[in-house]
Amino acid sequence: MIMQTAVRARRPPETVNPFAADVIAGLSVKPKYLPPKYFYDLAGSALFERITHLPEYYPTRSELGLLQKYGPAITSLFPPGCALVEFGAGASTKARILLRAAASVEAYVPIDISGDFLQKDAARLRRDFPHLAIHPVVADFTTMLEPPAEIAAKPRAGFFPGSTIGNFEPHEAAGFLRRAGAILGAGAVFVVGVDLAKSPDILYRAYNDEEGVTAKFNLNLLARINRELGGNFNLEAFEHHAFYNAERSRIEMHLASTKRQKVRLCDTTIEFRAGETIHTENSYKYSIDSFQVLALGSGWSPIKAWTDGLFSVHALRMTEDR
Ligand code: AVJ
Repeated sequence: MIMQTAVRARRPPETVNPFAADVIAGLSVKPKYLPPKYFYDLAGSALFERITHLPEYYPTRSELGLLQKYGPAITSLFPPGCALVEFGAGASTKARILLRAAASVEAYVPIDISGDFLQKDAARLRRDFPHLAIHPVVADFTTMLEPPAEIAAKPRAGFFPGSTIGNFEPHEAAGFLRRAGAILGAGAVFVVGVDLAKSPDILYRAYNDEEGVTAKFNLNLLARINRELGGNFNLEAFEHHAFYNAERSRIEMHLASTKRQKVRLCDTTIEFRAGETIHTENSYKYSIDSFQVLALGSGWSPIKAWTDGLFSVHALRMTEDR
């Protein structure tokens, strides 16, 4: 007798595109949302790079200034002979400042989901820092559980710049800090860049620049869906909305439908009411204190925070032994 199961087993497994799955899931609920990690395709990364140079967007300039000025003080806290682990490394511009200031770092471990980028940058780092062991890791740092084997024997310092932590809900940020603590281990120092809560005016302008680059960056998410998932979003019929939500201490970015309309993607029809929005990003802002409280609740002892009044760089130490 021929078994039904044999027939079923021969059918090729369905390949699931995580981008497609997340887009369908986010656009099928109310309120509609899309995960901000999808901003960073090639076009989106180039637009973000332009954002970092805008006169209104102070965070990158502020953080670079703090790392330059306090690099020696920050890296003097690192355990001797340590490996520096960066979560979501990109082009490692900021890590280079720490690596130049640090005498005692023996290895650099950039973790990023984009493998191409990571390999190209690793070659440049090996040339620029010949005494340093470079161990790039292609991984999603939000789900990673263990340090790479190459640095298992070394004490560790962690680096999470850019206020990327602001993209998480506070409870998710706490969960991430806790997992990072498990990866970095007892005695580790964690350097985290965090944007500060401040005048709503300054925050508003940082996400509503005159040149409209942030609007393009936000709308690129729809362009990406059109490119990669065969969507038919009309980019003219959606508007960039960014505002400061003071109660929740966060910038919210949305894409608002200018009219009632239907959009097709991946054999699915998505309906929009006039004015309905897709929530594309939260960027939480902290005070020095509120971030230190969050860190403490996640097993990290705050050692010091450096600030220029706009942005903050925190040094935390893992004292828990587990
Ligand atoms: C890289 C997440 C920190 O929230 O400021 C910039 C991203 N979005 N302009 C931020 C972003 C719009 C940025 N982070």
